[in-house]
This record gives sequence, C-alpha cells and structure tokens, in this order.
Amino acid sequence: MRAALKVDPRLTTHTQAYVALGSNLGDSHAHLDAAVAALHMAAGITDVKESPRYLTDPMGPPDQPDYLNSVCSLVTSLAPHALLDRLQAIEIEQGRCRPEQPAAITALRWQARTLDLDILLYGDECIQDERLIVPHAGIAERSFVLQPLFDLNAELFVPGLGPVAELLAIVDTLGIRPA
Ligand code: A4P
Ligand code: MG
Repeated sequence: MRAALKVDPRLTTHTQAYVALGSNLGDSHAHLDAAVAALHMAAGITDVKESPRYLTDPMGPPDQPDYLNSVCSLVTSLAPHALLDRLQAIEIEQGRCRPEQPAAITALRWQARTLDLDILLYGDECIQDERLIVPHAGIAERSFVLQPLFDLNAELFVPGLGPVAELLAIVDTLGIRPA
C-alpha cells in the first residue's frame, strides 16, 4: 500500500485573497450559491466568507439585466494562476461558455453571463501578465466590488491604490442596492 503523501502545513504559504462574484442570467442567487459551495469544497481553499449580495446596474451594454454581485474572502494555498484555473473551472462547471479569444478583443465583452468569478486581491501582491492582473484592473471604479470588500474588511488596503474605505468614498454608489 502506498504511504499517504503528507505536506507539512508549515511549508505551505497561505494567502488571504478576495474573489468577486457576478451573475445576471438565469437564477443569479442559485448561481452564486453554487459558486460559494464550490469554493468551500475546493482543495487548497479554506475560510470562505461571502459578503452581503447587491443588485447592481450593469456596467457595459445597457440592454442586459441587472447584476447580482458579492465578494468572497478566502485563504488559499494555491498560487495566483492556480486559483484563476480553479475559478474558471467553477465558471465552466456552471455552464458558462468562454470564447477562445481574450474577452477584451471580442464583441462579447461585458455581455450578460450566468457566472463571473474574478480575483480582486491576492495578499498584497501586484501581478501583471497576459493571463492575470491583480489587483483587478477595474477595482477602483466599481462600487459593486468596493462595497462588498468594505463589508468584509473595512480596514482593507488595495496595493498600489489605497484603503478600500477611501476608494469607496469617492465612487458612485447609486447603482447598487441590497439584494
Ligand atoms: N483576467 C485578468 N485578470 C483577471 C483577474 N484578476 N481575475 C483575464 C479573473 N480573470 C482575469 O475574463 C477574461 C480574461 O481576463 C480571463 O481569461 C483572465 O485570463 P472573462 O471572465 O473570460 O471575461 P469577462 O469577465 O467578460 O471580461 P472582463 O473584461 O474581465 O470583464 P470583467 O471586468 O469581469 O467585467 N456590471 C455589473 N453591475 N456587475 C458585474 O459584475 N461584470 C462585468 C464583467 C461587466 N459588467 C458588470 C459586471
Ligand atoms: Mg471575469
């Protein structure tokens, strides 16, 4: 019989990360429920806590339903790109189609979707490569992520940008209301 592989927990890095959840197609509460459940079940992810949910005006094409948005805090031993892989797998498990080209250069950008999971923050790391930008590129302009981030941790600091409370104070929050 093979001996079970034991990983010394002291050798594993655990990072606090924040993930944005968004849905504006189908039963959005059910999509977010399923995403949160999948995060709880995922290997290498613990301490998942979801913020309150908000109904939000769509950013992008206006002829689409309002979004349901929230943010989850979590602790992860996954490296940033492995966390992105896990989030994209959860999106696909829930039936989201992903175009072959990056969204930014297709006509599908910011269209309605059953589930979108984005990494907002990964510890205090700043990452910029062809697959991943962290902190998320739109974080400072999006009340629908700043408000739930503030709900989870009012002391949070966004690397390179400043305290979440200060970012929230100067952004337009008219388009978001409790779900
Ligand atoms: N990518 C780069 N950085 C990240 C990151 N930090 N987290 C890359 C996740 N992905 C990241 O994403 C396209 C590519 O971005 C990925 O392949 C990944 O390598 P996608 O999820 O396939 O496409 P998308 O989400 O349609 O594109 P985009 O431009 O990332 O859109 P956003 O920024 O996610 O915005 N309005 C409201 N009210 N609420 C919303 O939640 N969301 C969007 C989508 C538009 N309007 C919205 C909302
Ligand atoms: Mg996305």
